[in-house]
Amino acid sequence: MKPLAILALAATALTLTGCEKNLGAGQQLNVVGGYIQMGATADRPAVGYFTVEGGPRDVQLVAVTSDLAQRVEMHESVKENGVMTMKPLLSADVPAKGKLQFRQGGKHLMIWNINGAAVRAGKLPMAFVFTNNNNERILFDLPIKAAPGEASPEAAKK
Ligand SMILES: [Cu+2]
Repeated sequence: MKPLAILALAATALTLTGCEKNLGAGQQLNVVGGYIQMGATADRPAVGYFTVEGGPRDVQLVAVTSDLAQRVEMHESVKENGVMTMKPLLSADVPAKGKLQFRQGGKHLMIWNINGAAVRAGKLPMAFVFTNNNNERILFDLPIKAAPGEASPEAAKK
């Protein structure tokens, strides 16, 4: 009886290890990093950047929200007639096993009126909303960086 039970346990342990290996191989949709740069003055919006790692299927990021900011918008910087401008972004593709990057000079978040307590804490809790699983929400705290000198984040992009 006893040797059999031990064998069964060993088999279970092996199976579990196999599962964990798969999960660790970057198959999970996840927000993996990023930061928020405060605006140069209080009336300027902050700008947010982050990276999403794709899961087993193609999905779309359709919104980023925060209870501790008045407004969060997804934007994309584009060049029109030689001039950099930005447009609201309704969704962004996250390719399966690929990456979606919001970064300087491209897609970015604009965040208005971040709660003072969040600024003092140095991070803003955010929810990233995707099209899979009935709008899966992934919660992630973006660290907050102080304003860069007197140059505004938008001007610094040019
Ligand atoms: Cu913008």
